Amino acid sequence: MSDRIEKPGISRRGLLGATASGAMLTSLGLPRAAMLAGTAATLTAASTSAAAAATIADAHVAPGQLDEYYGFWSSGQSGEVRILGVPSMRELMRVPVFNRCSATGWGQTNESIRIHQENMLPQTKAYLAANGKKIHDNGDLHHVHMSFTEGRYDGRFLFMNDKANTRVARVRCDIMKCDKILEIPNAKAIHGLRPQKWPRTNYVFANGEDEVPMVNDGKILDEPAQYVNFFTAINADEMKVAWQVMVSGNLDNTDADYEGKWAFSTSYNSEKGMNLADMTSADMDHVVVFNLAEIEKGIAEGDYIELQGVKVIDGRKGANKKYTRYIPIPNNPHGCNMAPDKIHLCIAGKLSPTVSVIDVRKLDEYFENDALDPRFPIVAEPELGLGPLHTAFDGKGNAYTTLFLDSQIVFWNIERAIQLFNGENVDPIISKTDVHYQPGHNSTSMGETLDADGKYFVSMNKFSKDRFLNVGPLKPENEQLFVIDGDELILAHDGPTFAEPHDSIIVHRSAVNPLHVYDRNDSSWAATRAQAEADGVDIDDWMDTVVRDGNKVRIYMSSSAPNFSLESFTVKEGNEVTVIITNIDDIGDLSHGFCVGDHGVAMEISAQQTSSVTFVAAKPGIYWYYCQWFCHALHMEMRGRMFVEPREG
Ligand code: K7E
Ligand code: CUA
Ligand code: CA
Repeated sequence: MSDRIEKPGISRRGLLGATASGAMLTSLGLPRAAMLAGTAATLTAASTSAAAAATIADAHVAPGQLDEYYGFWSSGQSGEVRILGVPSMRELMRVPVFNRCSATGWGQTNESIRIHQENMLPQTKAYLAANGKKIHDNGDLHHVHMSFTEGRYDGRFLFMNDKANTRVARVRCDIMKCDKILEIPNAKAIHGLRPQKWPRTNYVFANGEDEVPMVNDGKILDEPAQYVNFFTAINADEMKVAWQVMVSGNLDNTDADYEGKWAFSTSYNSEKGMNLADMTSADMDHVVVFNLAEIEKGIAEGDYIELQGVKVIDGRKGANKKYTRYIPIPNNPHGCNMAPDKIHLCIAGKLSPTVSVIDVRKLDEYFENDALDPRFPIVAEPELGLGPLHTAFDGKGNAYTTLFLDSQIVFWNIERAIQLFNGENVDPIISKTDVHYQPGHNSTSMGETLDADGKYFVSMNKFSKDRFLNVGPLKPENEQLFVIDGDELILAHDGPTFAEPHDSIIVHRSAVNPLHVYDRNDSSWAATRAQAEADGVDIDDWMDTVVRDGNKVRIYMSSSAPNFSLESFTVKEGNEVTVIITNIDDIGDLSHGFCVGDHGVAMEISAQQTSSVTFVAAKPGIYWYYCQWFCHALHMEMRGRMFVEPREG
């Protein structure tokens, strides 16, 4: 088949009656204008009734008031995590993870480079060195989720994926900084990511989206029949790969149950197609069910192969069926969301207008009895609208599914969907709400936990189109906050967002308790501390020491508003200079920075933090360094000179 997407001149409204996946597929390739044309009609657009106005007023957070929830946002191709207040939708902080950050020095400080390199594969290190680099400075961060204890957020960690460079990272919630980055061997393009919910987050599950040969060393290239995909379980405490399972077809999104028995991953490419036509040729793809106890037993009993130091179980179709099962799902399914009723898993059909509901209580029997219908665990499959992508929950038995093509949220009842599936004459759909435009993920307050409270709903929309002032060809995306009010979603806020409001979780503030200043014993600078000890310098005390070690020079400084302990230091052209600074100020919100003019060197040093940065002083002359975080009325004066003496001769 052709490798081009056909773009016929049909209108989007013309597709509304269609259910054939081919017709829906072509609509994915429609020109933007055609998609826009259909979005004006509203079913339950933001109402301006007095009741709605009161609901919106309730969600207002006045200046100086604090939000009830933290929102943790992934930023897609920006590679960072963002922290918002909900319901105000104020952006509170950006946490650099896979990106380079000019403000904090993330990706440049020695502390952050160590985190990047600690669990980097050797072939990646070699690749980066060949390109004159130490780290990847881009990432594609789709999914951010918090650690759980017994199905509830425990406020310890956030975990996130990097689809671009096949990584999983962790953010410590006490300081809201990344402390681990793990490159996953064997797999390619880590996409779906979820922490284990029960009994606690011992594992983080992460699946690779792209297919490659089992050993990807260039010996096998264009032989798709030899390609495989890997599902990875990461030890969440150590941030090391625990085991992997090789599967048939690719993997997209993942989730885990509330009993610690199962993990699930959707696949849109059961066909193992290498182009769009082939990837969408089958009527059914599948969701893979992973039997955690059997996999752990298989590992313990040695039923694995070892690939790049990882124990890999064969869970492909036709291999031992005790590890995995493949439940057929129409059609290029995408979202994978476990309901807080502990029973129902919702798989969004994407090219099929349906959401397939799996009852996880049927899985034991399903694994034991080979004679059962392959779709035995499916207990409902309501037709909801075009382009269902992800589902969120209110903890009251209801579900909210994004409809990408319809630009709507469909609010539906799981029990009624089951009744319909069983032949009863009921409509599971409660309401539909227009969003602006083309929603991908959605989230509800505490919705992926046993504390789902059904108060707020966020729709993360891929397009803003005409919703904001025009800022040129590249438009912001749009995230919309709704108050869940009975049968309705009441629009309370539109927020334009730069690349990109991909996914989010909404966490009650009682679950999160960050520090105001660093603890001096924080592990972030343990390696820097060890170097200082070797140099006989106490980084907890006032430092104004210059250590010369061959071609290396280490400058130990303290900062205290509005002073650096060293007004100047001298190095020689060609010296490798490391500047180590402890901010001895100990009150909250007193961050200093260190920036060397014309050297591309800058970093954050918050209260009681130690940070360090290394560069080669390759330009003779006087260069001023200065504090780059506003800290004092005399912040401008917080500066000093670096003298770089020319090389002799
Ligand atoms: Cu979470 Cu976009 Cu990566 Cu759906 S995926 S939209
Ligand atoms: Cu210190 Cu600004
Ligand atoms: Ca497919």
